[in-house]
Amino acid sequence: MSTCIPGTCNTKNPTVIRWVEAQAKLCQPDHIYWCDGSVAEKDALTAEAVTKGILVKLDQKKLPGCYYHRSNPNDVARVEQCTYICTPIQEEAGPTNNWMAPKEMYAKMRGLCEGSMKGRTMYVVPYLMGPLGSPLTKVGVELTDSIYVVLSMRVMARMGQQAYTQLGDSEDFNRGLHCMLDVNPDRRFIAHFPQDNAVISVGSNYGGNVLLGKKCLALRIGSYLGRNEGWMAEHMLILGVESPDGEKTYVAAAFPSACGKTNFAMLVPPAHFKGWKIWTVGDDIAWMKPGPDGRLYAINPEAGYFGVVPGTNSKSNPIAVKTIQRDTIYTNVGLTPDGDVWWEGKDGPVPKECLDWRGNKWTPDSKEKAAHANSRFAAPMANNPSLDPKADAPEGVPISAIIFGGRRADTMPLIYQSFNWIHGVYIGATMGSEMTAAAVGGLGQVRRDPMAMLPFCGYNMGDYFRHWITMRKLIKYPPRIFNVNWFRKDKDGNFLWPGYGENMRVLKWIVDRCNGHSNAVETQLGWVPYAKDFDLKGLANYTPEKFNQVQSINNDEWRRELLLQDELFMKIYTHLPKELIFQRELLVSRL
Ligand code: OXD
Ligand code: MN
Repeated sequence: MSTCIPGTCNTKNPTVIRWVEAQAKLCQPDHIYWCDGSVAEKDALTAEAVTKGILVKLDQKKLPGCYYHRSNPNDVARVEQCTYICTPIQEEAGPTNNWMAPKEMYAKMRGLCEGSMKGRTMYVVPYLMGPLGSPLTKVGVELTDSIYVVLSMRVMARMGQQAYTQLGDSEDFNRGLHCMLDVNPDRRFIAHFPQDNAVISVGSNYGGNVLLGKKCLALRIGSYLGRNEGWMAEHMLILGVESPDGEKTYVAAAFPSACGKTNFAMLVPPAHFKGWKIWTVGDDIAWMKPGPDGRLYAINPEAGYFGVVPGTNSKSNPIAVKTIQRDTIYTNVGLTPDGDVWWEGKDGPVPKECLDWRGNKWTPDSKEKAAHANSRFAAPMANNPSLDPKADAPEGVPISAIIFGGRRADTMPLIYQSFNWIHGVYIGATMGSEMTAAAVGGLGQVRRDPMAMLPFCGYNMGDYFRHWITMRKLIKYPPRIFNVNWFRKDKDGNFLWPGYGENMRVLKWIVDRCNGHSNAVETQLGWVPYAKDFDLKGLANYTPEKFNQVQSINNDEWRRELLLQDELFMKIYTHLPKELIFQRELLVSRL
């Protein structure tokens, strides 16, 4: 079979063609389809997916352009235990990553991929991570035998011919191969080869494992490339805060998976904040590089949102509710008899019956949930009514603040600011959070998740901290660094902070600090707001005492916290920058 039949193959790039040929020889598909990203192509592939039962067409009057997908029940989340960083030397991947030598992993993958596309089509998916023409943008080409992946990549990345335009004759593109195989957890591997800018993913069809531009290229390979090239690939949302007098301040924030990054990125300020507006640049990933003016500039490499569905409603995220009314692929939610979707926490009445995420009949009396806890929407960012006008700007946006945060029932105050960059790096490096459904594993347990990058750092975590410290020298005007916790509870288990839109109050203090409009009090942990500067007006029944409680520092809890932090530091000790050990000692002495 010829790989590049004239009229079908849409690139002249000889490296791309040779690489596709080699993979086709290995996987032996019946057909090769070169995607161009056009609307006609989307319509044809969608129709085919509906005919084959891969997608269900939803009520097009209510949800124009929206489709429904159900995954294999064994394949509903990222699989960190099957995710590998394959570097020649194990130490390069470090103790927080699974490792296999590239030669061994390539051989294993060859064995699994060989002949695996017989009777199937191999789709060649060219895409950009980042806006066309940006110096930060990277090109990827993903080969996949899943139409669901092609259609989702079209939403999540700038997919199609423009990728070949950016690439030209260059050999510099990420080589991604995805083979579904029989979607068997025993034969599931997400293998990264940072030195080759390559990824091979087999045995899964779940977004985080197979939309290779996202976690694989934009974070794991991206973090490795960023370290070598002097930029940062981070698990961060980016948003712009516009004040009533038009001042715009951009911040980036790292929270672990399923801790409300999408909600925060699309925040709607409460009525009290007249004239304030939040603009979304991105909800999951930031690529950041020092700009010519000495500030740190960020782009969102993605073009869509792959968000957790349950709990999405007009209180938690009214902007997402609007964004997912059109052109959205819903995965693993409930499906109602009239072609609508439903999930726990959706606005409006609970349906009398529907099919649950496994396709079983569901009623309000069912014990199981209708939507899987990690059910997802894939929606184009262009649908977002609050999309920042600079979301597509090749130069990115200047970042004034970096915010770290996790899901912590105790210990962590609502807000504090680091004393300086290196102290901020320490705060990010020691982040902990209760685990969520976004990854398979011990739900609810606190685990260390430095900079929310534990599952996504493509090299040794100690070297990654060193890179953060080194970056300070390249940024003349570094962003200020903050820590937040929306999830602190009292001893009866009640949340001490209302969260959602009210997080604007915290954001306003952060922005005021960056712009020199607010003072702060020094504590053992860092700078915190004066009660008088922290705006609680219009927040019904929220007393200053409650604010003091959510801000309180409990020395016993902090002693425990320091011991827990040590577990990670011991694990990566050989590569741990000494500056972080000094920061720990300073904190101990302050406490
Ligand atoms: C995600 C994740 O899907 O972090 O964004 O798991
Ligand atoms: Mn994420």
